Amino acid sequence: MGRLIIASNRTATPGEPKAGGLAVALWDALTERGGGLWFGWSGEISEREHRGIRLSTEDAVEFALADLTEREHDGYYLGYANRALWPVCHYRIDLARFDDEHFECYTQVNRRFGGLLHGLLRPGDEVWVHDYHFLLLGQELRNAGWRGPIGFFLHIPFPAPEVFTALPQHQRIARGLAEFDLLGFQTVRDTRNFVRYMVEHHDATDLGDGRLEVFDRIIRTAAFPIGIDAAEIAYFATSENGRSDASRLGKIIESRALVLGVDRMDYSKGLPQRLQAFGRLLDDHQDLCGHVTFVQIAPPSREDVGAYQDLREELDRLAGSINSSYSDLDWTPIRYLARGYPRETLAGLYRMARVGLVTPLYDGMNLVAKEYVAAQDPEDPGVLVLSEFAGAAEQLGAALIVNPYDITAMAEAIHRGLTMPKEERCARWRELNEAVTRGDIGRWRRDFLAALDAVGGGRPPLRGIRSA
Ligand code: GDG
Repeated sequence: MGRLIIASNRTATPGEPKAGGLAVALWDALTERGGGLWFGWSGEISEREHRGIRLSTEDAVEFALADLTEREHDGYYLGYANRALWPVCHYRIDLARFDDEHFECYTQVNRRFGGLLHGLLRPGDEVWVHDYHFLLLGQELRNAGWRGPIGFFLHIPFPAPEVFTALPQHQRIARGLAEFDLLGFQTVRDTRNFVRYMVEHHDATDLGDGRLEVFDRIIRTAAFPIGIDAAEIAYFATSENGRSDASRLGKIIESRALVLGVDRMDYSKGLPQRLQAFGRLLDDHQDLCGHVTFVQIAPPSREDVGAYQDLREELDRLAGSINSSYSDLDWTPIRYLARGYPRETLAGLYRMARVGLVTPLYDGMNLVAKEYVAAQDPEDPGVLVLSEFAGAAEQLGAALIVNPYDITAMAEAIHRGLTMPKEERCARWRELNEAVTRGDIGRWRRDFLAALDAVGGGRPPLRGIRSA
């Protein structure tokens, strides 16, 4: 078996402990094969010039990292990836900014990175590309002459064709995507959206079993729902650090019930609606005043994108307004913390929370939903309130499923969670935990790589590859 080559915009940091489910899963995928290569952006922005590629090795895994120039960071990363692709894929065309120069820069970076990566490939290698930053990387590898297998996994949603086609460059992106041999999505819904898009807009023939004939190639599509390292989260939740940090919060909220949200500060996560729902809960159930505290942890992300600054201001305003209406001398209803915490702390807080609120307006998967489940005490678990628009809802139907735009329904779901009898909480949790453990991160990695091996194992694209 050849080497596994992973290409992702951000990689784990060479020489540092691998933190977070995804970094660990990809690291394990590389080490399980006895080595491989992890290729991506170094996270560094060089002033003007490209500084070439930096190679390092850790436990038989090679890292190959390239810097972006300031112009590339603006056009490719902040511009096209985060101001066009991210909003469109999350059904927020209203927030998208379509700029031809950003797209040009995006294609240039994919071309430059494709060329760099191609120079590192050897016959027999298998390439696994990740996410919306590198939609054109497969095509650039083909253009550079690579004929071996390339898989792609999209971590964010693939929207309905009616939305995806709002991207002025969707035709060129489709042509690029067709150069991957295997396209993996988070959910069945995303996979169907992609297939329908290719059939309706590019005359693809649906051959069944996830195979599509399009642009004179046969490509494979499937859902590979990403999971978490459930055992690790369960361990963190009861670890020394997890418990001691949770008890710091416990001292402040005392015996009050904890409702918890943990999200990157992003407009896809439905944070304003969630705060409003908590406000509505207090409006409608005044007996809860003084007895429940909502903690929202929201580490800021992508602060150099305007829509994120607006969001932060809106959240400050909403939390301030609800708190000023309801706070008392010894009680603040909302503790909104715009900063990050160690994973152990999060796990300890998950376990303490009577209700886990995971209500994105749209989300590829949402790992927080799964982490919340894995951290619970089986004897006395909390209740997960989950958006129907999180990819995780396809697997976690035993949660209280809500429409995140329906503020009243969300408030009622929180109330139901807070008052749910233990027997029902336990029954729901068992079902959820079974799904989270069965579909953990190891399963995701193994399933994807088995499908990619099948592509590489003598079943290459049936027709010759045509360049764009
Ligand atoms: C993308 C897709 C898909 C959060 N706050 C802190 C912290 N986190 C961790 C959580 C969780 C992760 O970040 C967030 O993962 P999500 O899945 O919820 O969301 P995205 O970041 O948007 O991820 C998403 C995912 O890719 C994987 O494919 O599920 O749909 O959008 O693990 O725990 N971690 C630490 N401190 C924090 O304060 N250490």
